[in-house]
Amino acid sequence: MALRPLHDDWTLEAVSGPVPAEVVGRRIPATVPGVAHTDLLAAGMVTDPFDGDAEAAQQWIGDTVWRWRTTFEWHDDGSDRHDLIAEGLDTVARVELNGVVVAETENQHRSYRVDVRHALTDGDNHLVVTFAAPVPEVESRVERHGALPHVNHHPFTMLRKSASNFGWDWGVDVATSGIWRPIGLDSWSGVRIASVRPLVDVTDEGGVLDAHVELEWATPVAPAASTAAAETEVTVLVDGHRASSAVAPGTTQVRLTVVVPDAELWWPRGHGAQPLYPVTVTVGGGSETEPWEARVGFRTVALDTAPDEHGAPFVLSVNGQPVQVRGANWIPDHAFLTEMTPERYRLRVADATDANMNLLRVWGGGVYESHDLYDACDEAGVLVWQDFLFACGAYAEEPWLADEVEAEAREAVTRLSRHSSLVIWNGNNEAIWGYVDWDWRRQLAGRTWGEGYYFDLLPRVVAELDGTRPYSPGSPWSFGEYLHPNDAANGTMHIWDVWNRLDYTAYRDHEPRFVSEFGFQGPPAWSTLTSVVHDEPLDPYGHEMLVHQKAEDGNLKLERGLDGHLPAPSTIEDWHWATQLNQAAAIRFGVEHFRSLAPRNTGVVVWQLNDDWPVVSWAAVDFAGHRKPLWHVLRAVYEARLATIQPRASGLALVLLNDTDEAWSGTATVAAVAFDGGRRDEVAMPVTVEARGSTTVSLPAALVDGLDPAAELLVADLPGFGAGRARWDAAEVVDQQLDPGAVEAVVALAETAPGVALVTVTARSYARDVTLLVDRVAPGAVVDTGMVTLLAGESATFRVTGVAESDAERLTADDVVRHAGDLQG
Ligand code: BMA
Repeated sequence: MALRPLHDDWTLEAVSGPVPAEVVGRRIPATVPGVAHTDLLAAGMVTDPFDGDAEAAQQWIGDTVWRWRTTFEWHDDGSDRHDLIAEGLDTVARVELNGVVVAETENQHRSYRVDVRHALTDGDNHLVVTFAAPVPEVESRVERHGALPHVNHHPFTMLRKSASNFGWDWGVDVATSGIWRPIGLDSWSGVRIASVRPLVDVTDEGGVLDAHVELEWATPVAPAASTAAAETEVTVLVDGHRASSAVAPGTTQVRLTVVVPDAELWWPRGHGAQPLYPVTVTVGGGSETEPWEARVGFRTVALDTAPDEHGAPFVLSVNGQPVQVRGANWIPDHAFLTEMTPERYRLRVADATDANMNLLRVWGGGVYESHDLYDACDEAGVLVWQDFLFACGAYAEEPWLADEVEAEAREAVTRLSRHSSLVIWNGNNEAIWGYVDWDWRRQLAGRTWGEGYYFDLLPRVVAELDGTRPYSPGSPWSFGEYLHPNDAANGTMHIWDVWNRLDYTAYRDHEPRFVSEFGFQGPPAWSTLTSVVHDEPLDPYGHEMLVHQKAEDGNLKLERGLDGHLPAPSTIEDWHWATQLNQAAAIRFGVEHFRSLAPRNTGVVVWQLNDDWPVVSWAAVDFAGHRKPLWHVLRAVYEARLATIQPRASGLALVLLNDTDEAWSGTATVAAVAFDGGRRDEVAMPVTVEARGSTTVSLPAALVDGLDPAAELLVADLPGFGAGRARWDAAEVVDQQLDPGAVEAVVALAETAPGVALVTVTARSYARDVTLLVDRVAPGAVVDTGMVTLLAGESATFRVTGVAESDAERLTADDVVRHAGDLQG
């Protein structure tokens, strides 16, 4: 009785398609799990798909039918059942064992288990998996079923496969094929645990674990081998507490409840700790079958959308405590998902927690992620909002797709139910909005588009399998049938008018209850960009650069976004810095405004945390893991305690947001500060802000009115409250008399920490957004902070790792130490 991985000795071959001569007829060594692209790369048959303009040259891979083969030895060990398990096949696959077709599949988002005893032979067994070419497959489905509206170039909604795998407005088009999750043979007898849904609740008695256990019974090979008459015992063990039940053979559903009287609650970060309790489910005496093991956290979740005086709120509560959400949207972190590792997931979650985020939204154009992501979130107290996998397109509701959708949803809800971090299921990304606003109705002419999934099937599946978690039909959604789905006053909102059409100050024209997407583009780190873009000279409109800028009119929008804020850049280095800086400035502007609307606003989820290849995008962290200036700004504006100066009807006001359990009282010292350091009209204002509360205090009109926008700013110092300072720039960088040479940098090697360089930057005059582009010195260099604003006379020390001692001096060079004012030079 054993689960045996079948990951060895695989080869890959092209069966048909526009295959280059050197690949025709070749048996290529294959890594399983893996995809064709990465095997071809490892075999030296293609160049790096992310490099230069390789993307176009490698389109043939997605147009090709690929076949994987392996041979494995097998001898009958007397087990009743011998199941082939495929945890993930990407996507339309025919699985043959010794020439017998044992499975035909068409859903990347499902796993498969089939009894293959009838096809196994003693000795060598030949396993062959053939994948239909994904791009022709979706195109042929369009022929068969009729075209449906969708964004981007390929009709991704035709197939249950990650939408963005076909290319996205930040994503490389690498339609993959492959055995993308583990595959193996499970030989077993008697009974096995098919699935467990360990649903949690918290009552007066303590933590309650409701384990919904599904059993599968082997079909005995011979009746004599069956242990038919005997009852068997199913046991659930949680932290020393146990429940068991004797079940008769053939029983498939068992529900066991365990109370853990002294269970400590699991909280989102910023609200408490994340205790996780091990859960073990066994059947039989414990040794006959594989136990099921996981960890759970005890907590309750609720979503409140009941109308109030403004409209419909969107309040996520954990253990009865409303959570002010500060998060980011998560996309697949690698275009080749099989390259993901537990470490890479952990790095990304650390990018979120280091930036003071408390939620990640797993976006519907990707995949139901590996447990690795949710495990890391369980441990860190990062809430997960999980989209069902529908994005920006119309999806047919006829059985050819609907059957797959239901099976996939049931499996996903079951598989992910163990994760305390997962707090909400969401029907789709922008699919309802698309129907209402993007002219789909005319194109659909009455055909189905997914409504039945979002309003009937998916909520039914969630309610049936996991009534502990709330469900939202879509993002955005207004929680009212006759409301516009993207209405600010109701539910969730995606704010894209800014990036697409408007200056970023227009964020202030929106008062969203919960903004689940808004974003602004910027390039990746210089080293990331230049590792794949080799245009000579480097230019935003260079051929390879445009391969790595997927957004519609992306470069024009980047340039337009600078207007009125920053001087037009004259070199590519300045373009890179200015557009990175502007991305960060735009999102800072948006987040400070949205957060200042609390408690009317209860959530800010920026688009997007990460990238799936090196690209100009909305991401805060680039594909190589470099934290962009945006990331440093997010860390600042996502602090639990934030002070910001905002315009209000009565003039400027200091707004304090306190998302902690402790009230705060202190003094805000507000003054007009000249760029050269002079201070005037200083006022001391006592301020108090409640725990989990906010306070708005008007600033004296005289202080504001007398300000010279070109040479002065308003500064409110609040020692001990968050970062301790709020600023108000009365003019944009382009209209301020900033000194391009405002800063002086010196580097020292840290005496106590080998390999660490300390760069101290001192401002001779006001220096906005001082940032060290350390990867220009060494691609692997990392700096601990960025986007630091200094008043005249102030200094900050940046800690840099990954730079050789001999290169340390370079860290003070002008192209490394940047600030907003240097764009005027
Ligand atoms: C939203 C997302 C994605 C897209 C992003 C940027 O619509 O849901 O579809 O990548 O905007 O355009």
